[in-house]
Amino acid sequence: APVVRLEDYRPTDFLIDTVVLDIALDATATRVHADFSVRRNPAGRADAPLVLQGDELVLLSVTRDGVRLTADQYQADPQGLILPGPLPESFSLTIETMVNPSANTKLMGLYRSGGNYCTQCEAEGFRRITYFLDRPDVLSVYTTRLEAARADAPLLLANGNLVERGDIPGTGRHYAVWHDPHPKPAYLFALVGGTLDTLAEEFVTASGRKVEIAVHVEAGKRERAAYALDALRRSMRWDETTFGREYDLDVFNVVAVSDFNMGAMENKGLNIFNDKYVLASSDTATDADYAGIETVIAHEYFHNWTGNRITCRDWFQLCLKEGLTVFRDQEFSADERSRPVKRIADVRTLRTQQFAEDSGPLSHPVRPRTYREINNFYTATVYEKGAEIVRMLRSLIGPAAFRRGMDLYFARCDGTAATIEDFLGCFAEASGRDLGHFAQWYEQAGTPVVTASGQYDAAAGTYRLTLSQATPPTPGQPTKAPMVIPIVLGLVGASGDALPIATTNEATVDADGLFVLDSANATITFTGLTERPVPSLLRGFSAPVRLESELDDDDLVVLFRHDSDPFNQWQAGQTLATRLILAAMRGETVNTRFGEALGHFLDSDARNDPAFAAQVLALPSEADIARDIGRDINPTAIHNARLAVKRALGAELAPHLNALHGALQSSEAYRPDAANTGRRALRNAALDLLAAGDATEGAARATAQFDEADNMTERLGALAVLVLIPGAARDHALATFAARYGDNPLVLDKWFALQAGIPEEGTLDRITELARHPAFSMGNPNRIRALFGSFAMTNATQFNREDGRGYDLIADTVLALDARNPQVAARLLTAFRTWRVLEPIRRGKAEAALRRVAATQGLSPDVSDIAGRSLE
Ligand code: B3K
Ligand code: ZN
Repeated sequence: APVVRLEDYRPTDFLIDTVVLDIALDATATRVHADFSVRRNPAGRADAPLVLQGDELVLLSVTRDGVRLTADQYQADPQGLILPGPLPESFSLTIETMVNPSANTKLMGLYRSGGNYCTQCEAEGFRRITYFLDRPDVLSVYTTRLEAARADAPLLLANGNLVERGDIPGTGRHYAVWHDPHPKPAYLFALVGGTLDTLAEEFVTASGRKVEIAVHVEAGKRERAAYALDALRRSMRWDETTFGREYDLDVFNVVAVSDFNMGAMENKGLNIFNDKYVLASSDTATDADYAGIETVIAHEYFHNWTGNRITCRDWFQLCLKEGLTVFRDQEFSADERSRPVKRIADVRTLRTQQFAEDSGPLSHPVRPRTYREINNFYTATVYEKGAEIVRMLRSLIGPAAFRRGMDLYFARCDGTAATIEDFLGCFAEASGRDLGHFAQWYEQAGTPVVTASGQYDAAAGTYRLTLSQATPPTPGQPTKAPMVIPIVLGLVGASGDALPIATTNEATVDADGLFVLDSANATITFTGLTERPVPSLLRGFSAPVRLESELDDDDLVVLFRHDSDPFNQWQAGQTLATRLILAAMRGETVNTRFGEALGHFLDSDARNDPAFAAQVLALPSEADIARDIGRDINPTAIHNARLAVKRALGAELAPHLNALHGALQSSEAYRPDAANTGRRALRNAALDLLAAGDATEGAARATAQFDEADNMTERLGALAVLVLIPGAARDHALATFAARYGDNPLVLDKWFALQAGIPEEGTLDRITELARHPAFSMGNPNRIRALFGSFAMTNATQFNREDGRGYDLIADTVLALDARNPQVAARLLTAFRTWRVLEPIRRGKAEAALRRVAATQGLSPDVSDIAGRSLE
């Protein structure tokens, strides 16, 4: 595939103002009749031909201004259609194509899922339905007429409002006409046809407009749609209250399908979801699933303003909608649940996903400058780091100016395809600040490392804090400039008091403790101190950086016990745990007093905020430790050291953990609210840790919890502990679980995933066997992610087996999947993204597997792009 460059952007030569589609749905031969009103773009070239994109299309006819064109009047193949001209200033164009939804295994364009019809058009799927100017800066008003056999598809949905529906007498067929008055790019087009159960209610907007909001699920699953509908209602209200954004159509439809390449899609007025992010009941979904549903429902709904009303000029601006919308959904969940716990969870994801991506060969700026396959840029960097940039912007200019900037953005850019410059311009104007240097965050890849060191002068009562920053080289960016890094800080005294923040006037720390590090080095002199302070830096994780500080273990214990910033309290615990694990790797036993502090915490604060306590109890992941070490990684050594520390802590804290596990049991009916979710999270975390310390007691408690649980959170929490303990209890629990949920694919995914994650030699063979299980299918993305994705992404010791068989399994799977579904195959291959930091033997095996993939003939652009960049 050719390289696409941001600097080559130019407007299209034509615009398409209206699109009228007439689509006769058929499982293998769907006929698409498309009428376009086309005109020359004043910003385009005067004599240019009309060049439309297609993908695997069968062309039936082309008609211009009512005259059917003969084959010599255009050039067409499955991948494109060109009208050479001469062409008038404006004209109507009718194109008839034929597509086969049943044969569409890529799940892009129009396809079948669970016997229904659905679409996925972002990024470039509309061209698999008809020839089009398939790019986000071409905005059109769509009218869609759908027709189908009533028995085959009683429900017919498209974007916008329903204008008409009826039967076609004597044919058994019916039709529905939908009109979307809001101009939109083709990637937001959607249709659904099929047999679906609907759960609906009325929503009245702030200004009194009535909207029907509905969730449609596969037949028989309606009882599991209630939480999604509830989350939708809360999202709509929140966007009104928090950002003044109202919904703008008469209906808002959410459709859940079982075959979907990613989480969900924000099509205008017709969001289409992976049913994993819709379906929930206490018996089938964990608290984490409920939280995921809330987040994704909110995310897709929020796109209605940040993504749909204001879309992207080109795909390089993807973070304009994605980073901003992730920021918005994170804020929503923070408001609905616990803000500090949400922040910790988000930072965990950022570090595991984005920091890992940013430290390896797939590192790229939040706004990339080139791509070969845009679908490979729906990444943690664009999404999660993109959200961090918006969060930093808010810290830098303050919440009031931030809100004014958002208002200005909505007012000024509504109805347009915008850029990052347009976005930042609104905040510069609203705040009166120059954001030129800040904009570097979009351009420069890599995770900045901030180093802090301090000196206390008792006689002068001063503390000199020196901060410096450096960003490591990334592909194509060997040297880096200093960034604008907001560092929120505080000073804590030995007994836990917050010390006053007064500085000499060279450095400004504002009343909220914000210091902006915008050069390579800076020194802050704090004055008026009567004791040596412990600095609490990067509070709330105020910037997506790695912080290296020289705090000793005693300082960290002070922060762990007393920091008024919950994030840094949690972080201090994580840092102490990391030190224990690193010491265990060196064969040392050290006493950081962490166990003691943790015991104290469990008996006091933990019970006040169980959700927070669960985060404290969860040790840093193996991936976190690997990133800390940075090179010559031996995942088995990390795993063993972490396990040793976990066992020691579990044994040391056994009395506290057993007490907690008992006390946190509840006989009340299941509710997925924040308080109960927190209680169950802590109960599961306590079980996990106590089982590490005492496998016999752990297995007994886990078996009891598994048998008694009346909800999936506790049942799965128990099973997750049991699968780590080989023996009859484990085999029995796995079999019981499979029998109970044999007809529920989403629950069986949890069963596949747990087994794929077992850190044992035998897991590889287990996976080969599970891939032959009747419930497994290489045609379903969720199944593939559950089995192979979990193995590659979460089972560090077995994916990185020294004999290389883990790499071979994933390479073989990627190759087997590529022809069928390149997007899912390419995503799986990104499991190799940290291969270069492995120790030499594993590095060699991983490289060989990657080279074998790269050298295979006929690869998709998706897989070839990932393989190629991984090896660069
Ligand atoms: N915008 C979609 C993602 C589309 C991915 C295309 N490969 C979902 C979301 O971010 O909301
Ligand atoms: Zn999104």
